[in-house]
Amino acid sequence: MVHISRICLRKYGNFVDNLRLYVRGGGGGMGLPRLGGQGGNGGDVWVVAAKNMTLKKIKDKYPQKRFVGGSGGNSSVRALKGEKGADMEVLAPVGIAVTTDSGRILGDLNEEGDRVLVAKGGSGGSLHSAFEPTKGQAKHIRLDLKLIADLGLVGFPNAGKSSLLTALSNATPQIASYAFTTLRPEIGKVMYPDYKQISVADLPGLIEGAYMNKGMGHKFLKHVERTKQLLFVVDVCGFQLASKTPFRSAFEAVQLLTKELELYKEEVASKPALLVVNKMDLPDAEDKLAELKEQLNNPEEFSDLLPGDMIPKNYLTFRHVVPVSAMTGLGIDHLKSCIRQSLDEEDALESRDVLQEKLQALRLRSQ
Ligand SMILES: Nc1nc2c(ncn2[C@@H]2O[C@H](COP(=O)(O)OP(=O)(O)OP(=O)(O)O)[C@@H](O)[C@H]2O)c(=O)[nH]1
Ligand SMILES: [Mg+2]
Repeated sequence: MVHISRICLRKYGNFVDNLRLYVRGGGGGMGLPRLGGQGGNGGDVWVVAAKNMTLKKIKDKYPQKRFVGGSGGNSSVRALKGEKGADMEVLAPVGIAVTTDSGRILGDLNEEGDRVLVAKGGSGGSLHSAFEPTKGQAKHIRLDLKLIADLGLVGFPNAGKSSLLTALSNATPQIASYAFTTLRPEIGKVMYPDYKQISVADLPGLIEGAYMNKGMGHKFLKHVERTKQLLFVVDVCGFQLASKTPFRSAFEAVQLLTKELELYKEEVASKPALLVVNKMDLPDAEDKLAELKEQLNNPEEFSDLLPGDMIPKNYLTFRHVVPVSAMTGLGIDHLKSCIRQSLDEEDALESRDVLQEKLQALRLRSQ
């Protein structure tokens, strides 16, 4: 049976790792000269770290990306002291640096509940200001997800992620034939002849059910969230975690990993991704690779091998599928250039978007 309803082509760039917002504090309220009454101060704008937020959620919920504090109340005969305007809180994810447009750091959100004041409300009119209120501060700010690396290695245990990092970079992570050798991220720098450097994070292996927090899943998946792109790594010959758990072919591993990411946060599964098919030095590897490629070209048909609840909503379309042997070094140079190409492409798209946003702002201003 073919699962026609499933979308095979994946749109890239759904993942948002930075966002530019316009923030303005509320204006102060008018003073009342006749009775010496003081207007209320305008509301401030804060960025506050909250659980389960993503930058994409902010973008979707507030397409205008404008946040303005409430105006201070005017002083009146009945209420000589005007009321303070309401503060505006922009809920943002943990792990964010808040900066001005020019890059000056306003603050960091490292834990839930952390807050950064980004625009102060104006002062209410009072004796000092001849009872005239002032406007609130207005500026553009940027929310930047603090990335641990450009690329994150995603795979089941023993796929050879740490071996791959060793082959690609200057890092020397621990490598062993048992599962969960890697327990925390280790970053390696991939060097290019033109001195460009790309950082790659070796991450702990995921297991089925990671999205439900199996095997410290959430802790591990959190790291995946903080990389720009994903480098899936599978063993060309497949994988079995333990004698009691089912054997998974390379194709099944790809779909199961995609599903885990999707169930954790759909946005994470929509990052640009490359697939590394490792251990090409093993016997029969070429045949297995050919089979995998055929399956990836026609995932609906071959997903019948998987239980229904393990089929991802969207099949990933990998930018590159690269066979390598982390052990012998086969294919590593080609992989390096694929990685470079993929990141360069994304940078070009991003600069185009920023340029368009700036042009749009100029047009609006000149109207
Ligand atoms: N034949 C062969 N074995 C490999 C290759 N790459 C890795 N291995 C072996 O596979 C085993 C696991 O390698 P690791 O690099 O530790 O795997 P990992 O994905 O980092 O594993 P975890 O940290 O446990 O998630 C080790 O015994 C490696 O020697 C390869 O290209 N060919
Ligand atoms: Mg490892």
